[in-house]
Amino acid sequence: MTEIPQELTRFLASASRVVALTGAGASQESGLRTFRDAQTGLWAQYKPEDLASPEAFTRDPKLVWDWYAWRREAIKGARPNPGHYALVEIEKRIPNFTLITQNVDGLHRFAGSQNVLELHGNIQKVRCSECGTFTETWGDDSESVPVCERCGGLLRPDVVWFGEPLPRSELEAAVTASRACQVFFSIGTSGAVQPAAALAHAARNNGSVVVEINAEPTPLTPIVDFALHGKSGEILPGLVRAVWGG
Ligand code: BV8
Ligand code: ZN
Repeated sequence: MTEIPQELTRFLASASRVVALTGAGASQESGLRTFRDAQTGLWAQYKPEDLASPEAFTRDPKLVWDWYAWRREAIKGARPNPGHYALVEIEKRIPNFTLITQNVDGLHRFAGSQNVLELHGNIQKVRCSECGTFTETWGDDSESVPVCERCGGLLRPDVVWFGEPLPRSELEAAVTASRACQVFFSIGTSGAVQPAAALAHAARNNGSVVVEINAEPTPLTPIVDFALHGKSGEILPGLVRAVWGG
């Protein structure tokens, strides 16, 4: 079991402004593959970056639509893990807590987190690639990509693809919170994707204590104040117990 340093425990007990940034590793113990894990089965031949882009969708909309349909199915069976619930507990204990996630699986809100910034969108939401209209239902014709009822445009997942801008209000709120926090957690992320990966540096440059909770070292490890390497579903509950008991 990963030891929580006394110094970190003491600091958290009196902190009022805390930020947590999560990546795919935070959902790994919920049974969802991370981006670094090799894709499986039909999708083993593709790299996520080659599917999660407007170019891929233009080139082969059906392939991209089917990849997201496959991932939505995988998420349907997923449940939050103890790491998600520990973050709900931390939100209750810290006056000003902001949860920023790169994940599109919706598991933080499912677990009960309130103040969540979904930087890369949500795979459960579907919108028209032409007029932007959101829809809750779509035809399940397995031969073609469903189209918008309003304009006939192809439907697409409401996620941010590589090369697409992040939602402005979520990104601005994430930068503001990262610059103002006393403690910044980087949880279950390889820190490979921008601009999310820059948030930890923004926090550090403003004097925040930076804590990495990750299964393995990352490019961020050399500059964090505390590197807790292990499973977030084990470390986060341990941290809640160490700081707030229970
Ligand atoms: C933008 C949604 C500008 C979709 C995602 C060069 C060429 C082209 C582009 C770029 C370039 N250099 C930089 C860029 C920009 C690009 C980028 O960063 N590319 C990377 C690949 C270099 N970024 C963008 O394109 C962004 N947009 O810059 O727009 C712009 C501005 C104005 C106008 C137009 C354009 C958009 C980026 C968002 C892409 N969308 N997701 C989908 O999900 O399908 S990114 C996706 O990948 C995830 O959301 C996440 O962000 C990323 C995966 O990273 P992680 O979450 O960290 O997951 P990973 O598998 O990498 O790591 C998991 C970690 O967990 C591991 O370290 C592992 O050890 C650990 N772990 C595993 N199990 C556990 C664990 N830890 C703890 N406990 C466990 N149990
Ligand atoms: Zn439309």
